[in-house]
Amino acid sequence: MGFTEKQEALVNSSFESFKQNPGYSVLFYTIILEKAPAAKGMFSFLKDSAGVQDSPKLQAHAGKVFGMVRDSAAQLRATGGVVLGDATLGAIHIQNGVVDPHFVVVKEALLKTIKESSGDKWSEELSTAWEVAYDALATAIKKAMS
Ligand code: HEM
Ligand code: ISQ
Repeated sequence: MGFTEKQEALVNSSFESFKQNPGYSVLFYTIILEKAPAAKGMFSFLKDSAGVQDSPKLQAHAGKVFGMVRDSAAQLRATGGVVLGDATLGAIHIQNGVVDPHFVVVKEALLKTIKESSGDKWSEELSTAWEVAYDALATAIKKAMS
């Protein structure tokens, strides 16, 4: 079965809860850096800060990742596949030293953050919808990196 309208709706509504609170962007980075401490030096906006502090830049970057997964859900439902809108994303990630295992770290952090931000609306079904949309997007970025 393809990506359903219901899955798209689940992703959309939980994306809205994520966006409500800047604290979830901080949580997202915190989980990533717990799992991959060396990733701190990869992000221009984290490199020189003591820890993960809330800032407009940090929020904008985290919001972009969640927003792209949300768009990927919409594409999956509409066309069954994900096409990268930005052809430079492969090169950007290579230049910043990103390797395949990082995608697993970011996925786990994304799913945990969605669990926190969706509260009692969380379900396995909701989590799976995010996972499928993320995996399709990650595959497209990794392909652009190769
Ligand atoms: C840059 C998206 C996975 C590390 C970027 C940019 C986008 C993006 C749109 C452009 C700059 C920005 O606005 O942030 C994504 C998406 C991902 C993904 C949608 C997964 C589906 C990863 C992974 C890592 C990573 C797994 C490694 C931990 C970076 C770094 C930059 C970057 C270090 C440069 C940030 C800077 O300007 O300092 N990514 N990314 N990304 N990404 Fe990713
Ligand atoms: C990956 N790519 C771009 C921005 C990001 C922000 C937070 C966590 C991972 C990211």
